[in-house]
Amino acid sequence: HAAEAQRTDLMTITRHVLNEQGRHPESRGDFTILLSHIVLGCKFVASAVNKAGLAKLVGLAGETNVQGEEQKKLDVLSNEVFVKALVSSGRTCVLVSEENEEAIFVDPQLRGKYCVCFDPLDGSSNIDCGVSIGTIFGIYMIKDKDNVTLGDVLQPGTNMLAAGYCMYGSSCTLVLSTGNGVNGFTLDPSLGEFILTHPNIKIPKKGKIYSVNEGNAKNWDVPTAKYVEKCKFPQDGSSPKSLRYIGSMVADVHRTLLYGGIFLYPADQKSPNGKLRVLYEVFPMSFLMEQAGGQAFTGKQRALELAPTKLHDRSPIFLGSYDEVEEIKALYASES
Ligand code: AHM
Ligand code: MG
Repeated sequence: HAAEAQRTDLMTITRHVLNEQGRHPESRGDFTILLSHIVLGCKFVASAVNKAGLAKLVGLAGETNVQGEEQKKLDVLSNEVFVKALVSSGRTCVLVSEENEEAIFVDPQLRGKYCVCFDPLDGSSNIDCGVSIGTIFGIYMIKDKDNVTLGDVLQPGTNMLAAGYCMYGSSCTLVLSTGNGVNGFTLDPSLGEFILTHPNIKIPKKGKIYSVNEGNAKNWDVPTAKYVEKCKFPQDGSSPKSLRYIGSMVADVHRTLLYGGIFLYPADQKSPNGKLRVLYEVFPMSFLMEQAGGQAFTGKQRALELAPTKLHDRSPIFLGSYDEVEEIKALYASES
């Protein structure tokens, strides 16, 4: 009875990652342990987000984060939980968080070989109204954990080992790639386990949806403006695209990954490097897009080939379906 077997044979995220590790006899389970600590952080935040309205966790914490934005209580809490979970895993040596200006170097006796760059709770403007928010993370291996420097975390995205995000939406979904395709897991609240629900995600080659903050249009560069104009007034007889923009990168990228299309956070005259941060927003999402068969482009180059020079560097980003990103690339090429 195949149907019955499917219901009773649960592929948890831990089991899935252990299976994947089975292909690498040299691995000693360190990655599985690291991931289980990330998963714990995600479960904590999922539960805190669900209770936010009741527990009065929303609202200002009276602190300002490194980008000078107001920090909400849930951001502070989520950051603390992730930092503590990652340090206590004993598998990390350096952490980069959106909420901490400086990198966090783990005490030598608790050090492991991984570097984790993360945004503990992205989409802060959506917290107070209950719209989807998420956690984003990227994982690197450090060459020498006993002599770790800032240079070790300023690596191009092509060196990333694994990346993922967790979306706190109508359900809680964790999307992960360890460099061998992309898989999606949904939290079963009754079990407290993430179960494989979206195996081997591939983004459609073309898409009918574009996702951008059009309120910035007056400051856009020419290629971005031309692309969006084409979405709305196609000249080739095709139908116009639909616009969807939540303003939470995790939710906008998740929809793009599943339905196809393109997500844009371009440069503009006011923000020549766009808004999104390279290490913990642009890189992990670009890694996932490429692993799912899509592309990620900065307007100048393949996004993963960027070489960040500072922890909180920003970059313009265009990511999504292969063909849509090709169009953007062509528009930038014809501009130069
Ligand atoms: P945040 O770190 O303050 O939450 O900002 C990041 C968010 C992304 O989730 C989203 O893609 C973008 O900001 C939306 O920005 P805008 O409001 O300028 O459209
Ligand atoms: Mg953020």
